[in-house]
Amino acid sequence: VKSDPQLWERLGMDVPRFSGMPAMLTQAYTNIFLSQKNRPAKMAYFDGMVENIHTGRIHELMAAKDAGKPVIGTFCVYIPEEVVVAAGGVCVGLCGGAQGSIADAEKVLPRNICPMVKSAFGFKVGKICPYFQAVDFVYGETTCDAKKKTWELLDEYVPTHVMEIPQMKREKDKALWLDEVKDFKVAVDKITGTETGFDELSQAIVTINAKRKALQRLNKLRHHNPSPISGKDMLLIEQIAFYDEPNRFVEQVHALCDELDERIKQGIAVAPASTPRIMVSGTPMALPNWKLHNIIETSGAVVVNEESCIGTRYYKDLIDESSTTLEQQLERLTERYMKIDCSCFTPNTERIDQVLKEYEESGAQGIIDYCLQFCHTYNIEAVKLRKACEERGIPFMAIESDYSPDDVGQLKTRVEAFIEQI
Ligand code: BJ8
Repeated sequence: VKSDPQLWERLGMDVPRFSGMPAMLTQAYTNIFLSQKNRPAKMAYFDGMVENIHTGRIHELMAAKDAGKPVIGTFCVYIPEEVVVAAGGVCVGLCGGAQGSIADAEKVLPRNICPMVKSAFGFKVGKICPYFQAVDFVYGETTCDAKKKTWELLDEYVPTHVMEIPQMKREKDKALWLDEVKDFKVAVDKITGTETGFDELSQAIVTINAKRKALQRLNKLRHHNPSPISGKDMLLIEQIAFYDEPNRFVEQVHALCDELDERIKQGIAVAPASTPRIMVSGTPMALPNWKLHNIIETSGAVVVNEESCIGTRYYKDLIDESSTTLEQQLERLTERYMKIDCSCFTPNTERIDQVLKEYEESGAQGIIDYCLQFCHTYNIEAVKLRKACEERGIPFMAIESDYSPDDVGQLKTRVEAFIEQI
């Protein structure tokens, strides 16, 4: 992972402290990813994205900023990135998945909240994330209590707008949400000083639909048994989807898909067909959270699906491209976003159906439901999910964890026992 202290200086980062980060990431990446056997050759591009995560991609963000384009940070797949892309800007997912920034956050925030919220907040407070430093503003949302209350504090460090996400999906909720989407567009357009219109939004919708379609294609291919790609590599690509340039990303995902097509034809796989196949569901795994996938795949199984926001929830739905007016585009965009089945909604039965559907499609043999510590909505929804799985004889295990390495041994024991039983 490359370094660029000059660039980091320009971003107002804590350079002495951050300087150790690339080496740490290199080591983790080498152990977890580069040590895998028989990886597809086209993973080289995604390895490069990690190598340049704190340098090359940041230069691109700065170039966009210098050209007066908006660079917006988000924390949730409910924030419509099409609006940012329409304005010629860059939308980056900022969710934190690292243990290293938690201590910074705990100087301000209470300890007993979700590690993802703490990690992200800590990155900003500690000035140890170039993405956080580069954004014009952050767009938060009112999905869960931990996030919505943290935005009030985050606003003291970086301008933070908040989108009100309703918690139900009735007609009146949709109307509220559409209004919020319009407000978001106004905030983004303010940076460029011009109002994006129908044509720009059309193009942006096509671009982001293409990204989602490419990921759908990839996910379908990885469902093949034996798996042509590891779950860890798939998760990595799903994470990179949140910060890469969309057109380039699409091209590279398709190139990888072509290779996987070929591998499937030739019977080349990352593990034999008899390898136990696990589907993961639940809370998102933000970069560089590879903990559970690494545990599962070093315990003799392969992960074949992520029902997660860094996973299928991000790409399962597309926006209808046939709108003829800007108003209609915004409505259809809102409709697409309302299909996301996050546990912060009530009721949320469509998510249970979706999990079961993905279980069938992926050819998984068991589900491990992953819940970040203190995430009440996913934790409680796991009760229903377990019941639905039990009724259908689907092996199911719920795991609650954070980013610390302390519970790895214990989790590994549980995961191994689960794999043995399927
Ligand atoms: S649409 S899953 S990205 S809110 S931060 S809710 S883990 S306690 S991330 Fe999410 Fe949007 Fe929903 Fe997806 Fe729980 Fe943690 Fe809250 Fe979290």
